[in-house]
Amino acid sequence: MARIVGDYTGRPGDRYAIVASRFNRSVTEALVEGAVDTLVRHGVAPEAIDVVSVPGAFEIPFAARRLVDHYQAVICLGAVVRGETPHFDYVAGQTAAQVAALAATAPVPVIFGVLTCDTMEQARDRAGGKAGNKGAEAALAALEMVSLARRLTPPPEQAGD
Ligand code: INI
Repeated sequence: MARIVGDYTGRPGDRYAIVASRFNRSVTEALVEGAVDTLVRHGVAPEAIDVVSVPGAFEIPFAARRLVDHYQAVICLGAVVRGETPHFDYVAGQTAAQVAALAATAPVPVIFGVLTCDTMEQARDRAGGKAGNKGAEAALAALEMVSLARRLTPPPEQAGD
């Protein structure tokens, strides 16, 4: 049996893209800070990280789609907060669905670090508050998946092909 798993070692030559939405900006900036800090602590060069800004979470999949051919990983960060509006369900649901669809087909890992919370307090808790920083967690997932991608070799060709 072979157990294949990635590690968290960032390679200096690898480029990482972060797509971050500005809606609920105080939260998303904290997510970006957590992600960048984690990437750099694990060996990624600061100049190898680009942060692409979009208005709201709904715009994240479009930008991410443009980036997957140019970076080793794309990290999607946003904050959708329910408040009192049914708009939440559409924005959160479509953002998650579209990022997931891209992640399943993209040539590089696409990481989902979009908070979907009922209240701003819950969002702040997850952006450097008492529940940690989901931006930092997303960066760790990106590092691991980039490493894993290098270790996943294509299956051997079948005899007779
Ligand atoms: N965008 C967010 O990122 N978070 C939200 O909480 C949010 N709410 O609640 O409406 C939100 N809406 C804007 C949306 O992402 C788009 O930017 C907008 O609909 C334009 O396409």
